[in-house]
Amino acid sequence: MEYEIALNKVSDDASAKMLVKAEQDCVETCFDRTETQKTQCGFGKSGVCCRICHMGPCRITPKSPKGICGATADTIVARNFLREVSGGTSAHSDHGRHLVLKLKEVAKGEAPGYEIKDEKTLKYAAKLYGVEYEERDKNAIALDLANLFLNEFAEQEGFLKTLELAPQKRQGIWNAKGIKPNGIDRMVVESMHRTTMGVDHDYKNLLLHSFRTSLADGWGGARIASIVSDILFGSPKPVNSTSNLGVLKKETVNILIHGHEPELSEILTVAVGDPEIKEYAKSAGADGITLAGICCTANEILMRHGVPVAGNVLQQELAIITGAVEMMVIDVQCCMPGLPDVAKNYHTEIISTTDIAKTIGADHVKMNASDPIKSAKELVKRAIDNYKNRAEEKINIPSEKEPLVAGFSVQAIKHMLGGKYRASFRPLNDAIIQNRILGVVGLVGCNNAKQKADSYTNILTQELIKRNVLLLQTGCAAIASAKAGMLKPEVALEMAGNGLKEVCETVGIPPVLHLGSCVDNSRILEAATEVVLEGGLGDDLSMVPAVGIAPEWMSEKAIAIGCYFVASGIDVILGNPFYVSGSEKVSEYLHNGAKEDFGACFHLIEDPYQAADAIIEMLMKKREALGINKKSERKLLDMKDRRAL
Ligand code: NFS
Ligand code: SF4
Repeated sequence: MEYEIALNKVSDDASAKMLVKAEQDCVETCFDRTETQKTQCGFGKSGVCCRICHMGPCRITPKSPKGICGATADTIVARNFLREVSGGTSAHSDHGRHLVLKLKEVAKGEAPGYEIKDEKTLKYAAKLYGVEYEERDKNAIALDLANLFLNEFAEQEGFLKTLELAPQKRQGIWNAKGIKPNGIDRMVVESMHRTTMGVDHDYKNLLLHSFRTSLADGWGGARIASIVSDILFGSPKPVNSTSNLGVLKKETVNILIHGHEPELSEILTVAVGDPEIKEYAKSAGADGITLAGICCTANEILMRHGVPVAGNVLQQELAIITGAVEMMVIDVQCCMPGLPDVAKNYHTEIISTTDIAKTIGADHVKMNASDPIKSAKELVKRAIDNYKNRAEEKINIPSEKEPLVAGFSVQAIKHMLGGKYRASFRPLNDAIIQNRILGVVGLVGCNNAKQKADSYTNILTQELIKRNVLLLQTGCAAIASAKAGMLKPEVALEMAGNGLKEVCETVGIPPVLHLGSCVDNSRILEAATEVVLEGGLGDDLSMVPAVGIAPEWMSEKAIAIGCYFVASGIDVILGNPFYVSGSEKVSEYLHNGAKEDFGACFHLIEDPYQAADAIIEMLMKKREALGINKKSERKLLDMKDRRAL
């Protein structure tokens, strides 16, 4: 592939170079397969293919407007949509569950290698959930909290307790619409039941359950995942690191950790720091070990340890094509089944690590529960042993890497804004009210091989900070910004509008804040809730000048996230469409009707410049409704204003 053609598919030079190399090495990637899959099924794309029972598959056309059972396009599209939301909810929530189970083991002293790293966050969580914490042993608190969290999955009759962390008014809306979720598992089982042949046929009823299920994700499984990760591994604080394929080093053993659940990546982070392991690497002739991450597990260990990020989801194969990766360790989610086929062309070993996620061609190694550090060290040693198998002529590590600052948990933002002793969102609220900051945008989600990787995200990020919008990012979108150098406070500040620049300079934050992995989108809800509670910007999430956007999404998880944002009252822009166009009614509800129920809906905008304009307009409308738009005429700040900041 020519370099110029590669640059139509990816935005950064490192990735483009690896695409060129892939062709030279005769290696197929997802970018090639996007070509071979070019003619995608129109029925699938419009959501009107039903294969829920074996009288079908049925497909809706003008000539055959109903399935064999009589299901209309509306029913079929809505059923498919609900199943997608449930898939996404399951992924985040099962990840959360694994962490809760780990917390319980830790509390009982049954999880060697793990501990409660952040007692402050443990107590804070206990307080939020009404668990007795004063003068109690941390393990006793953790055990109660873990049991309470487990019940969030199991609850049959009552509602999720985590919902109570939302602003009162929002809880009232969920109550009024009948979409307060019971236990997370129950919501997903109910989704599967309702979408099976001959059960729920009312598209609106199905869509409302989609929102209800998504709430069990954002205000349930995902939120719990973030809380428990913070308790076990520490609440993130601002940290420096680097991103892109250039973080790999020719002279070190390179190990990539790819997937999502931090239990594994945390343990590997410990293992590579072990002096004995370092010595072992030396004896193999390497100048140490480089551990780097791919996808959201990268974000987890970046946020807490500053471990460098090799790339986002569409770079997973490209990283192996450098020829310099000794081992890629995968767990769950977003790990392509095509990885072993790429690895075959090099010396890279692909190691799968969890019984719920096996990959043909990967070697399956289970962590020893009674001594995970030992297992991790064995893995690292195996990677070191593989160092000698490199084929020199196949190694080409692109030099591109960018420094970054990440680690913005809500607590960290609060501390940065208010200072150590008066941690508070007040300065942010004031900056929004005074129109130094126009509003806040949560820019999240994946890359999608149908779009030029990172392009939409990068254009939009620049357009928004120019116009004084503060950005909160997570997931692959945050990695895109990192690679583009947008997470460097100084570079971004050169581009930011005057008001935003002033706030960022005063507080010492970059205008693009990296909040973590995809489950950490719950942190964006948490931040928005803090803004509401701080006062002055309305009493509900729907009133805050805030918008969510998933410019390059592809995963069911992103659909669940979008739904819980909308159900929480935050408008969501999609950079590419849902598969719902086959039903006018479903499309209408998601892209318009939901507004009446939740104060927010979805907006499909496939062009980043148009999205920027639309976002500004949406933020302006919210500002107008709050009566804070008048001040927008004020142009320059005098010294008094500056001091007030
Ligand atoms: Ni979230 Fe997308 Fe995957 Fe993370 Fe990246 S692809 S839905 S951003 S790594 S989960
Ligand atoms: Fe066809 Fe109805 Fe069966 Fe779906 S549930 S495959 S529409 S008969």
